[in-house]
Amino acid sequence: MSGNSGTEQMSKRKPRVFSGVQPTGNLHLGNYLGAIVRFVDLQQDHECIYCVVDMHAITVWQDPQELLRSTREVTAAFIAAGIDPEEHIVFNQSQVSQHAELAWVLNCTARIGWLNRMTQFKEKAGKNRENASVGLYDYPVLMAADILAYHADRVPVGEDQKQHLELTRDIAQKFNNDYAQRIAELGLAREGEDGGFFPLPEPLIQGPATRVMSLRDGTKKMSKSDPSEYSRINLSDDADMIAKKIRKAKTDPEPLPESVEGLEGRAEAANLVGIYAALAGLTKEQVLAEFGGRGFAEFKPALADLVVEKLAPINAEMKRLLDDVGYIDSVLRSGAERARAIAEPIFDDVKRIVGFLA
Ligand code: AQP
Repeated sequence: MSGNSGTEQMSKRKPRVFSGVQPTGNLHLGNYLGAIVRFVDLQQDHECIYCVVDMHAITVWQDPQELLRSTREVTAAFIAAGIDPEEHIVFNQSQVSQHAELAWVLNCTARIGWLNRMTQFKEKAGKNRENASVGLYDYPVLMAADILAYHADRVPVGEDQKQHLELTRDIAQKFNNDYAQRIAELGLAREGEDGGFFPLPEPLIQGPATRVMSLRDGTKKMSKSDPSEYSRINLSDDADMIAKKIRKAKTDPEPLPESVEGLEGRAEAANLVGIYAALAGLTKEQVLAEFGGRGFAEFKPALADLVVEKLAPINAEMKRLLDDVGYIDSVLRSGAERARAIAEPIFDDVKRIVGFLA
């Protein structure tokens, strides 16, 4: 009998953080400011598990060679940005089978009506819904499994993942309720968690910029799948490309306002000021105190310099790391072993709770 592993660990350990990034193409400034910067900060006072979610990636078609390349690239970006893979855990999802196994159990807890409300599926499937993969529809349940497989307490994500986090909490709550009696009989209830087996993870949507918008359209989020390269700044872009993309970024003819209220109704201006503030570690007010009244002809070069200054060292370190694929793969292998050591006893408990003969 594995005993109440979750409860025992919880009383001793730091709060546990889990989050993931899909290896689906070029990482961009939105992924960096909305997620990765926050991942780095949280290392101070959390036990962190950061996952390259390759199983999520194949919910839409991925070229296999490209997927491998991207998996290593995201890993390199994590490390280059300052994540310590020895102190914390960095691994790719498909190496730890408990993600898929727990997802199946949670598929039987989640309700179709809940998934039908997921706006990301509607956006990604678009009009061609009948032709979307079942995996894309089920994506949020796999995400719930990712988080709950580790009894994670906190999940740092960008604003776009808020609804999926709420669903994770609903699934955890329903599982706890459905099996309440069994959880109590087996002595697997978490202390102070009103008798539940799964903790209800807390979303941390509070990076320096939780929603970075497209450079071509300030009402759409910056995204890997946007067909326009000029809509995003990739972590792999060199200085010339960054300057070019910022020069071409959509703006309006007005100078920057003196106060934040003046950004209302000016989505593109608000986005560029937000990016500057996030990278400089300033508030938007502070940025406007410096640039208010000045035109984009002055602001854009200053922004380009700042983006280059912040991204160039990460870019260079990513290149250096990617020259040593053996090292990247060893980080992922060791991370997977340590991740498995946490997820396995938790999933063994899940099996006992639902009544699987182990
Ligand atoms: N524009 C954004 N602003 C702030 N945060 C963002 N994130 C993504 N885009 C922005 C956050 O980055 C983390 C990893 O995202 P992901 O790659 O796993 O998934 P995603 O949200 O689907 O990323 P993309 O770029 O938008 O990919 P596509 O185009 O495939 O949909 C998450 O925490 C996310 O919130």
